[in-house]
Amino acid sequence: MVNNWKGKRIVIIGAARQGQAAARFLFQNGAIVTLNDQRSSNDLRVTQATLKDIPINWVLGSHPLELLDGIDFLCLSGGIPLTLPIIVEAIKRGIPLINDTQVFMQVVPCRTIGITGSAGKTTTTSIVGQIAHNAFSGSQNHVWVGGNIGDPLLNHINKMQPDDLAILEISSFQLEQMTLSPDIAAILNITPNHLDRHITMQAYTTAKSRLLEFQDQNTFTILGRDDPFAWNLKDKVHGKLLSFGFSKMDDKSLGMTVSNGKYILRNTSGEKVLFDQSIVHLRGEHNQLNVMAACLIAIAAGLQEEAVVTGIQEFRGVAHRLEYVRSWGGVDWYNDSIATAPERSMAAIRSFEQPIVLMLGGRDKDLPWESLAELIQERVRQVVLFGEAAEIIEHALSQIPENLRHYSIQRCKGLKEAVFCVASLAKPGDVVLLSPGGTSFDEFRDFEERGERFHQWVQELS
Ligand code: UMA
Repeated sequence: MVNNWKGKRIVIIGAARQGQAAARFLFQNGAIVTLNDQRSSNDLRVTQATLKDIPINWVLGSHPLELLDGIDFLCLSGGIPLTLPIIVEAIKRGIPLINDTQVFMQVVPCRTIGITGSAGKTTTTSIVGQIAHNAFSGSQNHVWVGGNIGDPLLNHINKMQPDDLAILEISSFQLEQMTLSPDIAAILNITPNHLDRHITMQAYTTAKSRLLEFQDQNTFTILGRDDPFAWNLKDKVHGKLLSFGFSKMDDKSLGMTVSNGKYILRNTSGEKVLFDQSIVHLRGEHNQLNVMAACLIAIAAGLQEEAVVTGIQEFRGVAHRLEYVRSWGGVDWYNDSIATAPERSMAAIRSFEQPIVLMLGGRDKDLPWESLAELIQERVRQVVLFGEAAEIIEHALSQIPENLRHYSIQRCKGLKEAVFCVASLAKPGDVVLLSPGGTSFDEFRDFEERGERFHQWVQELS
């Protein structure tokens, strides 16, 4: 592991958030940096202006293999597929792969919390952030929340102090290159996701497990007990294990559960009720799991129980995650644009008791739609499909013959058309749920842009 970047030749692929953060930090620490992106100079005018104060080399428009000649490291952004010829060649030549989070972990001066999972990591990270802000209020020290959630923490490293706390959401894409683990590692769940990139569940699980692989006995590991892939990792834990879930804990285990609407903590002093469901504003069982995980992470970090309870009470949710948009025509509209896998749409559907008009679509990630199709049969009144994946989803839904379906299907071209279509179909008392199950890249820059446009079009309904 290299901590001294002086004179090191580093090519960074991807000139967006992670790439820019890495470029600035590595340049400031003496590296000779080349920033490479498939986009053209014209497309990257704003980025180049943002980085104009640091003299780095720009190679734009393609990923030429000659870039690898004589370099010490290849630094990857999360969105760069490992199948790119330049990466395949780098691996062949034995050039070490790094990323912004690995670099951050090498130099971070304070304690770190890393949170990963197929679903719920942003919500859990945000809840822990809220709790930590409460716990740190009035103190000289800071809480830093970032990573895959949007803001690479490498951007703030120069301001961090030893008694601060860094809370990072970490993706499987980042974990693939990492050889360091945080002081507190949480793997919430591992369900089929990003299989277009990782190909097998085994490879995906191996990437996730790197979060705890490099921990020692002085660390904490938090695992989702009800999730078979996450829970299977319990034998690989080096630190102190805490678990959360609805299933019973065995007698010797420490962790949390929810029973009869009470959040129950078992620690070394015994078992007690921390708080009641009535103080939690988030919907759905999956959010009960996120809340349990966040409490355990906060407690493992030594944050006071009072701050934990207040943090949970104050937390109102994250934009684009089962976010309430408005009530229009007696119908409640929800934006769950973050749901880019069928599994996540299933969690969203289970959060409602009312009849559901479900908006599904976007771009398919090679994930199975069959289980979602079964749940739709039980819980959904109307499906509106949009985007590139519409045909694939319609095919999966057609496993139930039309005359036996409890729902009907409409197909639209894009999301805007789908909003207007839904507006004409929804009946008072329904819930409209945009929980697409596919990624946004067929129509939008990312799920946030998709959620924002949805928000706007729904607000414009009159
Ligand atoms: N690019 C190439 N060649 C390619 C593909 C892309 O040059 O073959 C370039 C693009 O032109 C673009 C850049 O790479 O300029 C995009 O890189 P990126 O997608 O990594 O963009 P960032 O803004 O750096 O976003 C990343 C994370 N993205 C991914 O992991 C895909 C963001 O997570 C994260 O918030 C951000 O860093 C800050 O840490 C997003 C995400 O979807 C939200 N994450 C996945 C998830 O949560 O499921 C893992």
